[in-house]
Amino acid sequence: MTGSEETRLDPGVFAAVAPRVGRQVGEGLLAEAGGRGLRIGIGCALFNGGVTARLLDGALAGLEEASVDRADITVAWVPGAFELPLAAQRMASAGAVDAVVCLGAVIRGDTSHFDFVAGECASGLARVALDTGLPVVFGVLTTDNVEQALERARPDETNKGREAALSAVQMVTVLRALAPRPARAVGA
Ligand code: INI
Repeated sequence: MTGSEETRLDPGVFAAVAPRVGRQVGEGLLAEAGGRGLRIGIGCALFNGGVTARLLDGALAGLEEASVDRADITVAWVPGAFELPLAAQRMASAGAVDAVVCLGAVIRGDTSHFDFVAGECASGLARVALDTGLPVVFGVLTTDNVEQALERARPDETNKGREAALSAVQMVTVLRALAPRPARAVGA
């Protein structure tokens, strides 16, 4: 996953943390994105579709990299980013997917519509994730202009759709590792 060059994680951190804690999960995420057998739902907004189609292309490339089988990928097109939470909720609660990736492009124009659409989309997706317990990933660009949006949807490893897809696979891995375990006997 990216950040800026200055904020990039030093991979040595996992070895440094290990002897200082009882348990560490997710330490293998950067090395391998194991998506074989996972079922992934993708919600993709038609609004600003020239951008979202590029995010989708990146997401599908990311899932292929992570060895997710194409037969296990469902794509649901929705009118705009505002509709992504409902589509995500339907996919997540139907039990047919292990994670949902939501792709959209909300581009600030001259109106305050941007804030409503972007804000409701973000909080709606977070709510769906917490309500269903499934990873629901925010692959929605919120930019000031079209150029910034296209910059984040380039056909390379910086594509935000690809990052969102890999985040979904990683979150399934982490949540499975964190699955409740039998309570430890008192005194054990
Ligand atoms: N939807 C987007 O996905 N991106 C936008 O930039 C956007 N703007 O700016 O208006 C947008 N609006 C549509 C919205 O998502 C809904 O589809 C529409 O309001 C119908 O509910």
